[in-house]
Amino acid sequence: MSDYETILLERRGRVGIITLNRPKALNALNSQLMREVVSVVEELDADSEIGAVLITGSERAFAAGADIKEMQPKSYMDVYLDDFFAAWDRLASARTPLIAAVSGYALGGGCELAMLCDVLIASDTAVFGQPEIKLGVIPGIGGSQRLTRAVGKAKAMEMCLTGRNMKVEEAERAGLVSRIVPAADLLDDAIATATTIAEMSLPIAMMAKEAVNRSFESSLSEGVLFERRVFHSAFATEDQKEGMSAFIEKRTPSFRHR
Ligand code: CO8
Repeated sequence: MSDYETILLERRGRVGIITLNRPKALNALNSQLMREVVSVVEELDADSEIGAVLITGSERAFAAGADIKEMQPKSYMDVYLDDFFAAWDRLASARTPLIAAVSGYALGGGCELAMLCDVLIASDTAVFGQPEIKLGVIPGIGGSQRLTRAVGKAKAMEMCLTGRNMKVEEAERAGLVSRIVPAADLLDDAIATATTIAEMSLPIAMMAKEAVNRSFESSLSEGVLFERRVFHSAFATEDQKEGMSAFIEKRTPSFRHR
């Protein structure tokens, strides 16, 4: 287990599992939790023995947002000079696939943290929302941008302006969630998904992630060109030879992550 105070860290084979662990505050994201999650993700991202990172919370709450008690007394100068919560952006630079396993509340920064991940698996109890407007602020960890890209303007605008929550069925229909699973199966299912990803060739998984993410940053023709060049570069890997040879020889590939 781990030396951290606000999270638990477990390595299971090639999967790193980060469990947000501030149960009394419904995993509210305070500065310490942010530092710990970001530092662990960066450590796992740099470790070639890790092929996927899973971030989860408790059954009741993935995370109920940024820590309101910590934020309430802050002044403009405090948040501006600290570039308050900018460190969360570093998760977007991780090259290893990140999987969020969400049960219960994923509100405000909790919804934003889930959206920073690449695959979002949710239990049938999950609830998503950007309720910041009710507190006199707006989303601050990318919610207004990533929610809009995920579910479209109409729904994102309504959620950011009214602060209403979205139940998991609506979130899946809208494209925010990869898949819904029964709450009791969430962790096992998410670990199985993370393990499947982690057993693929790591450099190829990184390329696939980079190519999908490029679609958010470029025109279609630029994105397609980027994809084709990355596809070409896959032929420079040993794992391309192994993957295709294994298919032809009717056996399971044994990727060397090179
Ligand atoms: N921050 C701090 N403490 C929290 C938070 C939070 N976000 N959410 C819950 N808690 C605490 C409660 O204060 C309570 O503590 P205590 O027992 O000491 O009173 C404990 O967790 C349990 O919560 P409740 O008693 O409220 O539990 P309920 O089951 O009645 O309600 C809810 C659960 C609906 C999730 C409710 O707790 C709630 O509405 N929480 C706040 C949700 C919210 O507004 N989140 C958005 C926060 S703002 C944000 O995320 C902005 C991010 C961007 C900032 C970036 C700046 C640059």
